[in-house]
Amino acid sequence: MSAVMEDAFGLPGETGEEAIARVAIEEARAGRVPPASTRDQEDPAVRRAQEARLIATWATPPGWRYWSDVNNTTVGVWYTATAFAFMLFAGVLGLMIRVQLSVPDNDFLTATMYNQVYTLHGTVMMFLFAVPIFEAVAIILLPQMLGARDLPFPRLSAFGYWCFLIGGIFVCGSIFFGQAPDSGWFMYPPLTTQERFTPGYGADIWLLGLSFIEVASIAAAVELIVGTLKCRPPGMRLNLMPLYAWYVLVVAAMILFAFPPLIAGDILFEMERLFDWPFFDPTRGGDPMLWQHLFWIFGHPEVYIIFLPSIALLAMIIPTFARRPLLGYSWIVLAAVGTGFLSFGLWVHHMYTTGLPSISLGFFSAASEAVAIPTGVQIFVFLATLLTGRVLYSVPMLWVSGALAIFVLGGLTGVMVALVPFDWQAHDTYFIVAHLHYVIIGGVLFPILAGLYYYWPIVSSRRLSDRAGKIAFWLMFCGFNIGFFPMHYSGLIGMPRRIWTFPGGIGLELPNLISSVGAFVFAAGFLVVVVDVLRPRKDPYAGRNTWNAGTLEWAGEVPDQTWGVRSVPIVSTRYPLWDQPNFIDDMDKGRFYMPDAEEMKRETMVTTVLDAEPVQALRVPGPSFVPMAAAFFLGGCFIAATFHYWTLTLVSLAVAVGVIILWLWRATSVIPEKGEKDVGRGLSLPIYVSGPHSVSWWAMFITMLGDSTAFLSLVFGYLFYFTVHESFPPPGVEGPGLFWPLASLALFAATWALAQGARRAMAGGRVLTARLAMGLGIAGSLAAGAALLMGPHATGLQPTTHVYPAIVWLLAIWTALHAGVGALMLGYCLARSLAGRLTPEYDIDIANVALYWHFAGWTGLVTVSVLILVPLGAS
Ligand SMILES: [Cu+2]
Repeated sequence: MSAVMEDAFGLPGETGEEAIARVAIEEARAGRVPPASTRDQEDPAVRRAQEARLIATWATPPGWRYWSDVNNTTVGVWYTATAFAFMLFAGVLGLMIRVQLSVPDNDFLTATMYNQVYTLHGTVMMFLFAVPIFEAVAIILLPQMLGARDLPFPRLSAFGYWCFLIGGIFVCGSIFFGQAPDSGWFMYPPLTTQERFTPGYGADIWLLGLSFIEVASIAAAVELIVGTLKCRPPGMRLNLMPLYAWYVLVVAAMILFAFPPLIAGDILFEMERLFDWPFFDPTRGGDPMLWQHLFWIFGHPEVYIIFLPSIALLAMIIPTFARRPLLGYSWIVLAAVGTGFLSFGLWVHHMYTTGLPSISLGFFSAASEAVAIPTGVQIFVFLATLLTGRVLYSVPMLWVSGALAIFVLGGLTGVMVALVPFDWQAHDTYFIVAHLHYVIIGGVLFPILAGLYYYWPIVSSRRLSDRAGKIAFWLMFCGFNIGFFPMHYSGLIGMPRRIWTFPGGIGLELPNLISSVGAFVFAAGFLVVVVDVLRPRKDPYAGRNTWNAGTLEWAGEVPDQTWGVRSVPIVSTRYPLWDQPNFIDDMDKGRFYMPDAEEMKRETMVTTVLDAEPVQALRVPGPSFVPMAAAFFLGGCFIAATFHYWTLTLVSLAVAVGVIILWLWRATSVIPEKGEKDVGRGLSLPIYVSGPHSVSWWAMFITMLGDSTAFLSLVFGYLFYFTVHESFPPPGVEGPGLFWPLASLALFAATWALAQGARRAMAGGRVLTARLAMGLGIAGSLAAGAALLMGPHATGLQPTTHVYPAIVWLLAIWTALHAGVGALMLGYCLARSLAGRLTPEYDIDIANVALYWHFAGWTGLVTVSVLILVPLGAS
């Protein structure tokens, strides 16, 4: 466009660029933008108008409304920064531990304070840093690696972030009131369940605060799985995905199956603490071992949940600096999937000293050794890639080599402690402390710092300082080994974990003092990183793709644009920036798909799961305070429950549910103004898709898999009690009877059929029949839930007397709640249909609710079967 034309359009005081943007947006508002395929993409004026519309559509809100942003680049950065802030806090707690243990008989901390400090150190590092940092980094990187404009549910990411922030502050803040949890990060009962051992709110803060954060983790996991499966660019078949995306898929799936057992455990635990239901009290039939099983079924996979995403960063960094594709792509995918599977079969190695039969010890010991194989494969693949490449030495590579060295040492002691007789000696000593820090610092922190130095240019368009990076690395590498290596020795000569202080004269002074000095050197190194990240910078931007990498996340403009990608690319190799000619230029000039935002709506492309064939131009919602409000009230509900403010709990919960319904009502399954949209290159895609092609169907499916895992963990608890008791139910105690459970089962089946019928009738255009089925379904599900609760009520089961009535009540309540939620969902569909937002053509809502009812119906079936069959079998 010539200067003369720009002047002709310009208003007084407006620059040429501003005039183009204004005109481009006016065109869009008036609906006068021609379809993408009909425009001449080589015309710079066309491109500038497209860019103006994309910028306006994806703009970050200004001023205080900045905090309503939901775009993955913004939320991901908040998430990462917050996780690092919690990590610094936990790091200071770690230093306090080392000060206290630097000399014998020290009184820097009181015993009570020391217990709070080490519990919070472990808890915060695990739950507020190691897991969230994976989600945070993945939220930033994944869409860019997949050439997507955003993840499919940006508001869900924002909701997850606010839950994480609120829950994290709640848990960390407790120590300033002397109310922090103080029984170790695994909270073993009965120490933690009985008021006489653990007075105060510490254990409740741990349980409720972390349960709330687990909700955030699962929300992020759902988002990341659907993003990886459905938002890849056209042509990126599963076997062309960047390895990072494979790891995201594996780890998010692990979160989905590992966190629910902990949530189930948390529920049992809180019911005992709040209402005296005796799940872990042996005098009333409970068993503390159940908590250990549930905790470690979560806790061992947790190790891999935090380790694999960091390995994933290495899998992205190493090819760039070896200047060749990673060797053995399919080997590493198999190894990652294999590690994921195996990690669920190892939990008992945390329980070798609890007196389990030696046959199970043998099995779990063998499985624990076996996991070294897939882990080793990944390390060897990295080494082989480096050996066969032309390695460029750089600061990220320095961190990578430090990570591999430290991690291998931790792995070796892991192979030692997986052996039962050795573990009996080392259990609960500083040898384990040394082992776990070698694994976690080498396998998580160093790779994350490698990633920080490598990916910083994507976030800030500049590189971090090489000199500061090297200083930080050597301080941290040496400080770490000085600090943690002597712990192997102090552990072997008998220094126990979690003790407040130790006496002099038994040879522990020197190793402890060295450890404390090392810890401070290590912390000094981390401080250098923090200063380098935070200091203001005036140096020029780094060039685009500054490390000359081959993967899509480096295709972004410098400085970064909020639109994500200028156009959604077509991918045919694993390293498109290396292998596909003219790739970045084609992306920049909008020659691929979706070069425009013709309607000024945020859009990203949805493709099929296996072959990434385009199926939808998905509209994603923009900035909103609703996710923040939902997190705030849901958090309020958990916090109020901690302090037994029951009215406030219920009010908070009701408001949270209201806000979430408002959120869904206004921003999901919105009926578009037209059925299809031209996305360029002669391709037209539907804007609205329901059923298994849609992202929300997948989100429901995946959420319900996690929900079912929590439910099965409760059933596992029931069967666990069944196996440890000679007679279960105990003699003289009646079960919930037959009539009410069977009546409930019939009602569950009827409601399931009504929900499926409603979906079919709606799809077939029989709107009245569908509405009738929904209405009957509401009544049916409420009745199903009530009938289920009537069972134990009618036979007078008292949950505080014995674990049998307690677990029966819990299963009944869990299932009745699912019926209640199902009723709410059917009511929502009915209201949407009446409001004209759910029609035979636009039927996402009822399609997803019908899917929900498959799971709810199945939950009812399993609950009723367990409740009536076990007593029958016992009698
Ligand atoms: Cu383990």
